Amino acid sequence: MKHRQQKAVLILSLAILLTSFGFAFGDMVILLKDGRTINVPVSKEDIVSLSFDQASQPSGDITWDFESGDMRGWTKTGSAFDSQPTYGDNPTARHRGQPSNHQGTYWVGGYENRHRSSDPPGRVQGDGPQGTLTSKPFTITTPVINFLIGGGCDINTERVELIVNRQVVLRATGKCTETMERVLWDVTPYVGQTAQIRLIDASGGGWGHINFDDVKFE
Ligand SMILES: [Ca+2]
Repeated sequence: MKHRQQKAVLILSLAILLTSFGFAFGDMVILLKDGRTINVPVSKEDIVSLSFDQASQPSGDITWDFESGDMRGWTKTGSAFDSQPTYGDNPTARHRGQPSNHQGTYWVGGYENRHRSSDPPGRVQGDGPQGTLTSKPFTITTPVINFLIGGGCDINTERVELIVNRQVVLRATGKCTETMERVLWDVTPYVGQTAQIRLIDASGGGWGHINFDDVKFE
């Protein structure tokens, strides 16, 4: 009996405490690791189930892996990205000895000119064309952005950039091989901010192209 009374007093105290903070009695209160509490105005009696949204890819109709077969959500300047995305492992189709290591079916291959499966395998546009490719703005919601990158290795002319508040905050380049490798960016300082990803191809010389695919937000 004594225990029951103590429990009642505890619940009453908690209710008074929550009410004093502007919480309605019965609301769900989530205690976070950092000590903050989030009040959700719903009674537990009304909750049928709880789940957590795992989707972290920013929306806004931007293709992040180019599997749509088009460049939706990206704006280009110049001619470097005219025939993108690239279909299949086109470097291997021309016996380059440097497989693209792309994800899925399509990727951005700055040297390539095989946009559709019906285009001649191995066809290229070469290093000559230059230009940029910029994503629509999106909100950074995860601490890491990672992606596949290959192609040229001079960061002054061939690179991928993260732009936050109109400032370039992170850059990456390839390793002078067609084979793409995954690069991870720690974007913790920019969570909650609006960003864009931009590809730069500012060289028409040797290795004057950039390869890119499969942006993930984790
Ligand atoms: Ca892809």
